[in-house]
Amino acid sequence: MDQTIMTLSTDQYNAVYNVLSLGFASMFATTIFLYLSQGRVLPKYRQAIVISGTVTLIALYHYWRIFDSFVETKGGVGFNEAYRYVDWLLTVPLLLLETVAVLALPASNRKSLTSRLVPASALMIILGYPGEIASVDSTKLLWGALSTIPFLYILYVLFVELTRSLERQPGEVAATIGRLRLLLIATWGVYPISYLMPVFGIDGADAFVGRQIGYTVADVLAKCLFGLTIYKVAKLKSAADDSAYAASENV
Ligand code: RET
Repeated sequence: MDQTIMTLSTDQYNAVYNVLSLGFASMFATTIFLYLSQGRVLPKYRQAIVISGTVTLIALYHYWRIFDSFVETKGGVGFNEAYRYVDWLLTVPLLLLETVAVLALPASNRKSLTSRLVPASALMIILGYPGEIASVDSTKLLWGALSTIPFLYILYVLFVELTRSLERQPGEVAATIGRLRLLLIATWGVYPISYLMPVFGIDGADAFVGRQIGYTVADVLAKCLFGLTIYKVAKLKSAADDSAYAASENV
């Protein structure tokens, strides 16, 4: 696809404009909510909530920059797609850290998980970028395939280790963590699909619009809804740990 000849129709321009605006508003509201709510769970779960709020704060900044870049360039020459990748490079490792933090696992278990998940997630994003900006399908597929290796590794680690830790969690907590995992798999799967749009034969302005909508909706679910679900897990776990907390928070 040649960016220089891509022009969006008014409807396409409005669709991207509005979805980026939705992204900004969601990140803004979720950041405030999570930071204000972190004190409402037991101390050992607060780190997870603060990390969740930091993820949406980082994304709030990047949505503001992406929005400006889009308004200036109308998605054409000079539109900066790198903001998304810089955002993901920071937020994806943090999303994995918040997931591990909320489980409150024994330290050795936690360190072993994070020391594998954090580098793998950074590698996944770094390997995806050359393919994102490539205009040739074969180059896109090559980097996409390389990026898929750490992606599958992350899913494997999460699946195997989370399943093991679910066995030690009280009933309702286990069910919510199960939903958390489902949300992660369903939303993370949207990114490679949006990335591959040109390969599926969707080109030019259509691919651009589809990708912006896909990435933004996935970001709102993977960061905001996911962060709020982490908060719910933290409340349920706090209530399971401490009956005075359960009574005072009405959990
Ligand atoms: C890329 C390149 C193509 C192959 C794969 C990809 C995966 C991207 C993912 C991104 C997740 C981002 C999140 C952001 C929210 O904060 C890089 C598109 C597998 C899984 C969760």
